[in-house]
Amino acid sequence: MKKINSADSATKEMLKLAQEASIQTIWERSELQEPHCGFGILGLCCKNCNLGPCRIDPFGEGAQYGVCGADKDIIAARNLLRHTVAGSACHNDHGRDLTLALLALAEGKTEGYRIKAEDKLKEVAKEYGVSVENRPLNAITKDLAEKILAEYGQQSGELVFVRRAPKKRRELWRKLGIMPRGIDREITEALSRTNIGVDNDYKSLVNATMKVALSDGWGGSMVATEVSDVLFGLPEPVRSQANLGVLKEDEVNIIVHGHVPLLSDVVAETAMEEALIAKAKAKGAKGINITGICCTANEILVRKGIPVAGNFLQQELALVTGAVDLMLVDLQCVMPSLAKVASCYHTKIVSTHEKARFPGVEHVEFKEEEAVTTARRLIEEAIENFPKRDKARVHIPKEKTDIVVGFTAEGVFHHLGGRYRSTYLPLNNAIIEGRIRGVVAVVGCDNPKNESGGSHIAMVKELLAHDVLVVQTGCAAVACGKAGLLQPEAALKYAGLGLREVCEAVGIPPVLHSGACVDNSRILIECCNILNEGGLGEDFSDLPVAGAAPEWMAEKAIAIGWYAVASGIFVLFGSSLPVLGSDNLTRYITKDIFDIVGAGWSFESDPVKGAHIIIDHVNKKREKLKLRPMLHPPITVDNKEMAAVV
Ligand code: SF4
Ligand code: MSK
Repeated sequence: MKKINSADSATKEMLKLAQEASIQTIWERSELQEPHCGFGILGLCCKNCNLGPCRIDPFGEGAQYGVCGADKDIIAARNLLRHTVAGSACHNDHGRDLTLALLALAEGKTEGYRIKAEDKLKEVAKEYGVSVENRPLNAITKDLAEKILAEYGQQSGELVFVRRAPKKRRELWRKLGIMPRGIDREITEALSRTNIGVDNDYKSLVNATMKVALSDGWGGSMVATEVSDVLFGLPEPVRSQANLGVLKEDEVNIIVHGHVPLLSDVVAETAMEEALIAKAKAKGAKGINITGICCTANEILVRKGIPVAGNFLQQELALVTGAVDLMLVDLQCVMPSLAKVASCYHTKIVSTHEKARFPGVEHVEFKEEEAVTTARRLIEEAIENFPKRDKARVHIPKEKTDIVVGFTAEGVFHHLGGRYRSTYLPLNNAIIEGRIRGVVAVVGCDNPKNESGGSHIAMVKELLAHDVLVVQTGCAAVACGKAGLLQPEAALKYAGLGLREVCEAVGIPPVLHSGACVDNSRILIECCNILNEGGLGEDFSDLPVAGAAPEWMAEKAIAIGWYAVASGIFVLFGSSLPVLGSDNLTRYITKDIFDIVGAGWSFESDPVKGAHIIIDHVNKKREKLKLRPMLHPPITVDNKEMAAVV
């Protein structure tokens, strides 16, 4: 039986239950794949044409070239670019879906949507050159949506949001030829480079990798974040809870899972309709409980405080509670195994996005023009399903941890910026004076190869002890939320004295949950705002900041890592990118590239060692900026106590 490798006690409990019921989960499947293919790990397998598939012998004895003559550098770099393209395409398409919904809203073709952040709509519209003075909201919305959509097909020029980046960085992107021109153009061009016999220079392929990733970070992801804010409102700090214990034995449980808030937001609002609650009561339930998994959960968590049932690895285990009446899935990170797990229970799964189908799963396409009607129908299906629960098999773990979430780049102005004036000055000053050492984003997925969740928690605690303010998104944020790190009280327990002073003064947690994976774009904006405030250099590569994904798994994580690196932000992954088969490529992206874009990659599987690599990096940036020494020495992380908390 597979060893249960998780830092979360609810996960352990449910995994044991699944194993007793002979339900296969991601942990068993991961073990059955071991040892994972060495060629794949090293990036040395190519199947880009029918002369192959080809693979390069990493020990230098067998084949050193593919049939076409491609060597290990070309093969590994092409694979890396393909991963980045796929990850960027996901985020970019997510942004497109939201913008199409924005356009449909402007044209009066939606049901249930409205502009919830008028100020933000106008700000973004102005950036896109849309006139906002004395014009009806609909006209502004339509013009903005059309301009954004045009950027997807733009053939030349520069993306609008790129103007938010520092001048020095933009000049570098132009000089290197990696300035993104049009969102779809970069995806297509990057993919075409990876065909047999096109781009055969690993350095040029790395440039293309950065360019397509920039079209994600400063393009599709930023579009997704900004349009989501316009449609669903700007997140504000809100209290909620995280972990499987948020499921309720006496209510109709509906889980939304995936990434696109077009569905989850409407379901969350519609579920509050009195008529639906009355129907649920008529079926013996006390109410309707909406919770979520993965990033669509994060979207409604940071905006509405809707509790999050779990992160990526917990999606199957949520069904094993036997208490889920309906799981609505859209796309990205949705395991194809869900239908099989659900078949062991009364749980109904419905796929809702035209791009994501699952054999054996009912598909109800979610269209903006009938969003509320569809949401109502689906909620009614869940209500009908409630009495079919086998009460004897219902097992909901008790774990649910209080969290405070919803910290945006705009929010930092208010929460860290003081009561009377919106400014980043107090944050900058805290860094300059040595209260806060730096700001580090710890983001990304959870992975059964790790002690899932444990790497995030260990890394974040080590960073906090060294006065590093941590910003989070995605499943990493949920992992830390479950461990109690997203509470203001966590500063008293885990933060170094300087960081603790700042958190106590403004009442924030030392770990700021900023939203879903696309909301890593918020972290780019935070860096822009820090630079604009002054005193900490003139480019991202000057800042005492870094990014980390200790348990990454998705190609989207690779894209995020690359747009951070191309923007000048150092990135550490908990396991290597599939490049180690090429010494040249590995050296290039972990060493040489620092001289080119001012940042690069590091790989370290031990999260505490990883934290120290990051802290060393942050210290070097502080020295270069000639900032004051830290006011307080770091505190010691108590690992025993840490184990008790998780
Ligand atoms: Fe082999 Fe070259 Fe074809 Fe790749 S592109 S499968 S290395 S022949
Ligand atoms: S959901 S991409 S497992 S963070 Fe965004 Fe979580 Fe990673 Fe999916």
